[in-house]
Amino acid sequence: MKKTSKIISIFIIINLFFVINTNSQNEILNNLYLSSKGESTNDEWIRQVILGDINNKSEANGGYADFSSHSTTVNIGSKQEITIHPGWTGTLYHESYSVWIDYNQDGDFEDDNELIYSKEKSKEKFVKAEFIVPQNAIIGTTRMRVSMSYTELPESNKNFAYGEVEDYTLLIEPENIFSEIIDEEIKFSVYPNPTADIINIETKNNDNLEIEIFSSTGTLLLASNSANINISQFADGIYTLRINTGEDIYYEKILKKK
Ligand SMILES: [Ca+2]
Ligand SMILES: [Ca+2]
Ligand SMILES: [Ca+2]
Repeated sequence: MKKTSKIISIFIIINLFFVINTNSQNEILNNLYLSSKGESTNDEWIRQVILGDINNKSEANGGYADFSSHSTTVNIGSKQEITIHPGWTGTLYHESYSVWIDYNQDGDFEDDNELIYSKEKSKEKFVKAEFIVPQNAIIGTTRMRVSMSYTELPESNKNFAYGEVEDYTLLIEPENIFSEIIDEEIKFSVYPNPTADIINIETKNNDNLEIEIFSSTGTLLLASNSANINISQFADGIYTLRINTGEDIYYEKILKKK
């Protein structure tokens, strides 16, 4: 008996060690979100969610599904479109929908503008909504919650009788303003792009240059005042360059490739 409990304790310690070591920042954040689920999916559930690179078909998942392994990138200021397909066992019941994005990454869906969509009592085969990623969204990885409830509008942090909740991951990236300045006078250039090592930055006035390079998930990797930066130590991939001239701020995507 004693021996068994000792083995169990060791097992728990090993598991704790494993959990602590594999807890990414994202998993810690995930634990903050209050749970919400549909108590029954006998009659209706979420069948498909489409947004950017997310295109997830599913069955009834017991009223809640953590699909945070499914993710898409969205840029601040960009217009996005989300589509939700309900699944019905037989009768087409009225469904109400709510979608939230934790734009300020504080572990809830209750801040201003975090409810990005709601629709009441729909029997449509699918519902579709457009939204714009707001300027005050924090760059990085965050959570989107999609809820569908029979009749009444679901809340982000409560269970409801019939329907389903699915969670997804969004990677918020800086505004992509490059496309908007193409037609204007060239204000900066970054070359070569793609690059294997050095990137050169030219602006009208390089005197007060502040350069920052972000990963695809928004992590600041490098800050410099130089107009010639060596990124040979970076892994191959796409990075976002933020160029602050002291007068203007520009963003540019750069591709690091050996
Ligand atoms: Ca589902
Ligand atoms: Ca929030
Ligand atoms: Ca909050």
